[in-house]
Amino acid sequence: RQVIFSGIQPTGIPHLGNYLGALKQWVDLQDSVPSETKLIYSVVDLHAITVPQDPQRLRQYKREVLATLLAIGIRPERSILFYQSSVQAHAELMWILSCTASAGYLSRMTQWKSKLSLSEDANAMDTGSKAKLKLGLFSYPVLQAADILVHRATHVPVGEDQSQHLEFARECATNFNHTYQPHLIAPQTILSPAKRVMSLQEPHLKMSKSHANPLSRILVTDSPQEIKKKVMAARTDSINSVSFDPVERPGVSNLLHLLSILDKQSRSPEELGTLHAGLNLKNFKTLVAETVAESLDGIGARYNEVMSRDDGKYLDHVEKKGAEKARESAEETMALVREAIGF
Ligand code: AQP
Repeated sequence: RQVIFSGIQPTGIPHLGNYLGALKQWVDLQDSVPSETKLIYSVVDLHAITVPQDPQRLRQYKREVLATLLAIGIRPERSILFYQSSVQAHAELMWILSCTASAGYLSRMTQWKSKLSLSEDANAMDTGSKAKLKLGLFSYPVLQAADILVHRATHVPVGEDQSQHLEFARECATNFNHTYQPHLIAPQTILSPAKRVMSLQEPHLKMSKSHANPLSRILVTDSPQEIKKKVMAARTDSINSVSFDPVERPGVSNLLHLLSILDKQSRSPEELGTLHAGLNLKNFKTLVAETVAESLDGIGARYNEVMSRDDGKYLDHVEKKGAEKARESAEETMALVREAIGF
């Protein structure tokens, strides 16, 4: 039986990168896979605390992300939706996997290396800054592996930035299976064609929820006016025409990429660059803003409706039901795991 698992951190309202890179696939899978395929989607709050979080704000973000998932079209009667911290087996399996996982492999993870600034200069950080790095930031790929393996997921739809962590999750399954019994399943990655949506303000960075500048990202709940404001303010260059040239014109090229991802005729950024060569940047940005707004049409209104339904209790109800089902799913695996270890 196929099981699909994926997660999103409650670190703010999801943006166009989250949506096109991962969440839209979550929605589409509901109708494209057979009805017996189990779909499990989690708001991964345990991951969010790898960096400091204000408790009130974290609680709010969890609700906002859950409401967004419902607003984009995740149906709780088809997909299991829950907060990661509601299912304690995730943390339990993380510890168990930690005892067979390779610390060397973890230290080679690109995200960790970039946190350590090792890619630029091995000595760039003084000991004071190193001491501020927390263990959870180093070991969270083990938690991510546990999230997936505890539900014995066969497939995991994620953005490209997560591919390396998925490889590590497969390694965790193999390590456990060799040490104990072959109870865990090595999952396959499903990559979205959108792969990586870039920041509107710094075209070399990926669009991110936690970036300080709100103009760098389009939220899936943004109104057409907000989308227009952000796209018009997107960093481009002083050449007032359109061409696809990622090296010399990263800003314009990113907008062409975005247009290509959303293009109903699946034309490449190069093709669209040629097609729109005659437009000035203002008209080109207007076209991009309208295309993005169309792709997110109705999400903001549904979000507001879901947030306020039953005085906000609807969200609690969805989560409670989802957590019950997720606990059941995780317990099936944990019974086998505990038995194999000797607990
Ligand atoms: N820019 C992106 N382009 C394509 N896919 C993306 N994803 C994230 N950013 C992009 C995919 O979205 C899913 C959920 O991501 P996450 O919330 O678990 O964490 P993240 O990857 O760290 O995303 P953010 O937005 O950058 O959050 P913060 O700011 O909290 O770190 C994942 O499948 C991811 O691949």
